[in-house]
Amino acid sequence: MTITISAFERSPDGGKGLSRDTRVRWALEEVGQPYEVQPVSFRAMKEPAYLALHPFGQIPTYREGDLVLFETGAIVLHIAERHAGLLPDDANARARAITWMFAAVSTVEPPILEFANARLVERDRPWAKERLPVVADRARERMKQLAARLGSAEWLDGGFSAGDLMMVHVLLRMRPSGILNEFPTLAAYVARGEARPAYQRAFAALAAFNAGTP
Ligand code: GTB
Repeated sequence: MTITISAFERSPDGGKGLSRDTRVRWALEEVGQPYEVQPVSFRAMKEPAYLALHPFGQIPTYREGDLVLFETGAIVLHIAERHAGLLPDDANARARAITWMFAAVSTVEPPILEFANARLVERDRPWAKERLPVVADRARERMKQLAARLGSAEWLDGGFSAGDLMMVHVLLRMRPSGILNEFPTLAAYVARGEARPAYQRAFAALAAFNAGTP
């Protein structure tokens, strides 16, 4: 069955891999599943036809036959559960990998998003200058905790898993500000993720898509 994901018609980051369809593309490349991309404009995302697929009018969505999913955590988990390569076979190791997926989206991503919004979306607000260092430090605190757990390990829990895929992509958002590089072990962890052939394929597809030559 054909898999179709939705993505920004033109990504606001110009194809740097920060938009959330990147993690779904990466997961599909890791498990070797081909996919198609439905480009959506900001206007179309808020229209009834698209809201029927995604109640919050966001990208990405994932369609496969009758199945329609939204939320990248759920989409990547669905892919990982149906295809080998992103979750370990051992039941406990699998549960831990899924725990890291949740940690990525519900514990690490929120302060990172708060910071990214303060830095980009809210930068002209009168309180922006005062707020930015506060939210930067909140993101740093989470990153410090994560770096302490990762230590000198290659991945978060044994071999590469969907937990690492989600975490690496969440952390990428801290690179443009320079804060990712304040944590050399996390920067190296992200670089290991990006060096994976599946990530490289996803990134190349994303770049071609944004250049209008998918
Ligand atoms: N929790 C959801 C998920 O994980 O699927 C969040 C989905 C989401 O926020 N999608 C964003 C969106 O559709 C796109 S990725 N936003 C439009 C809207 O909410 O109306 C967010 C994003 C935007 C821009 C950059 N950038 O320029 O660097 C990076 C990421």
